[in-house]
Order: sequence, then C-alpha cells, then structure tokens
Amino acid sequence: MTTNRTFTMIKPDAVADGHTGAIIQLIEAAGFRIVAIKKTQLSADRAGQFYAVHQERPFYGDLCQYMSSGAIVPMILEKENAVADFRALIGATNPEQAAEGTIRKKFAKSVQANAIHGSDSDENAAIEGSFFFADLEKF
Ligand code: IDP
Repeated sequence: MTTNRTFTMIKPDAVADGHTGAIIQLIEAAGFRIVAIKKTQLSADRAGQFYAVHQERPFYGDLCQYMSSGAIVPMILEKENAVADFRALIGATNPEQAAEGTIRKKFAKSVQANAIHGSDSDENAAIEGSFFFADLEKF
C-alpha cells in the first residue's frame, strides 16, 4: 500500500468565500490525486479533538470556534512525497510569510483564517484522514 498520502481541509473562511473550486484546481494542477473528499461541518468539540495537540496554546479556543464556524472540505490526497510537497504548495502558516504563488498567499485572510490545512507528517496524515473518512471511502 502506498504511503504517499496527505490530508488537507479547506477551512471555513475559504469555503464561505467561494474559493473551494479554485483551491481544488491548484491542488490537482500540482499533481495531487484526490483519494477522498466531502463537505461537512465540525462541532466545536470535534474541532477541539482534531487540534488537541494545540490545547495548551493561547489561540486554541479561538481556533476551535473558527474551525466550527462553517463548512469545511476535508480531502485525502496522493502524490509522491505528498506531505512535504503539499506543505510547500500551501505555504507558511502566517500568510504574511507565505511565498508568492502558494495557496495561503492567495487565499488566507490571517494567521488563524489561513484557508487550508496540510498534515505535517505521514503519521499525522493517516490519523487525520481517518478522523474524517472510513477505509471504504479511501480509493
Ligand atoms: P499549520 O496549520 O501551518 O501546520 P499549526 O502551527 O499546526 O500550523 O497551527 C494550526 C492552526 O492553528 C493554523 O493553521 C492556524 O489556523 C492556527 N494558528 C496557528 N498559530 C496561530 C496563532 O498564532 N494565532 C491564531 N491562530 C493560529
């Protein structure tokens, strides 16, 4: 089984602003295959579970509110070197530091409302993908 997979979600600001299609186009143009995709909304509790690693950070409460404030589009993506290549495609967490041409440079509004998530390791990609998708949905 390939391990060249990563997990992403288009965040509430970008979905609400109508950027879903444009972001998916950039992802596919960069050579990623969509393995799984859906549109859904997190409760604040479930957002808190997803971001549990940040629970001691001062922005955790705000992050959970923001991530449950509207629809999101989670996806599992596949490509050689998926995790690192996808982090490069989305750019730095803070859009002010994101490189030209990256998804966050184009669509992020702030360090919190930064348009898109990208897993930071193969292990987290697998955990985060399974947070949203059953095995039968990953093909
Ligand atoms: P990443 O999404 O680029 O991997 P992380 O440090 O894992 O960045 O942070 C997770 C998410 O938490 C960010 O994407 C962003 O939405 C939010 N976040 C990170 N740092 C801050 C901050 O300093 N203020 C507000 N929100 C933040």
